[in-house]
Amino acid sequence: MENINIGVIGAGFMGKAHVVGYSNTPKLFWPAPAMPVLKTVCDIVPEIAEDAKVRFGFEKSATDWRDVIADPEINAVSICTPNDSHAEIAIAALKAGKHVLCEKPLSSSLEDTMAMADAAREAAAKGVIHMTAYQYRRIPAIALAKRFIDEGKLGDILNVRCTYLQSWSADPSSPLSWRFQKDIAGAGTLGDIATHVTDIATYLAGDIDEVTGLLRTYIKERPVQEGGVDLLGTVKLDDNAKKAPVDVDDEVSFLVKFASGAIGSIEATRNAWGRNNHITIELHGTKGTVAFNYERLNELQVCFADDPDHFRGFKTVYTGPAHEHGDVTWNIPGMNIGYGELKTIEIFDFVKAITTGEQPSTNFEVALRVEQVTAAVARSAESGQWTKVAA
Ligand code: SOE
Repeated sequence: MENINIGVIGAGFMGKAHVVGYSNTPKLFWPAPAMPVLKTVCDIVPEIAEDAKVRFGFEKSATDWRDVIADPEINAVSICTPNDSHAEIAIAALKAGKHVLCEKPLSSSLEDTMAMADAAREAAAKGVIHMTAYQYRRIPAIALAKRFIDEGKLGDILNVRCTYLQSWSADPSSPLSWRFQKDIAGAGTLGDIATHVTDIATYLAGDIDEVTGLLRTYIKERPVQEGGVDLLGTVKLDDNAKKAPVDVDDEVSFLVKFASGAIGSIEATRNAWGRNNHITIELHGTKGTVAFNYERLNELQVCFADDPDHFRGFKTVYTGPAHEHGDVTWNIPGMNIGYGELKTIEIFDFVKAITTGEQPSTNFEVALRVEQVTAAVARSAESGQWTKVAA
């Protein structure tokens, strides 16, 4: 079996998630398409890099991503750094012939994302794989919804309602990490989490043509976090901490028109007390409905119009070995998968793409389309108008 030597760039929360995926791919999917080998982990903070090497079992650590890309032994990289650095790293990696799995959003500006898609197109012609980390469309229950749609069981799609609600930044004393700074993140919830459900909406219902949206920033300044990895609201800083302005959105709401004629709505917030990683997708068709909630990610609710009147209603399908990527779902439906298995499905898809040479479903072209939608939402929030998604 072929070895694929991996470099993980950025050793924070997301770096850890990718490592879980690489380590578990051969454990959960066997025979694995190839064996991922944890070669080098890179972080600009030397102690974090060294710590990650030991903890995750990498052969080497580095503090400059250029050393990872220049290493002829490295075949593929995961980019898990803040958004503003993705473009430079990804473009250099693609030019060097390394397969790239990049966290979302692809970058902090549409211009950079377009440059990344150009570089990906050129590299793909030489057999290089490019992928964006939109893991949630790979949830077996979402894949099952897609199957019902493709089989025509839901009829014509009328409406897609999506929400991504979190609470980790609802407390004003949660620190100002890079996620609240426009020059690094590019956007707030719009780039960070609305992109995930936009990806799912387009995966299920096709291209979005036009949007109208609103953005809101509720907490205008936050205490500054000095150094360290992003702790996503798990720490609170006291009133004496230095404060700095927030210049991205805390919440976004938008209406969409799909090319198919379907309509829909997408909402995302990081300020919804009581909502943690609350992703909901509800899709109504002429012949039925599917409904999903990430906090019960092993379940899909389905209702079919052609059930008799006295019998019609939602039923719950527990996903398991009978469903897409059933290999990771243990032997009995209801034993359940979680975030770690989901990241493993994503990494499995990346490793499989590298071995087959077929671009994954969440390649850079698909991510560019998602970011064209979110850029149109930002323009619409400024103008107050319905706005076409640029082709
Ligand atoms: C923070 O909102 C975050 O870590 C996002 O950046 C991820 O994409 C999401 O999956 C979980 O929450």
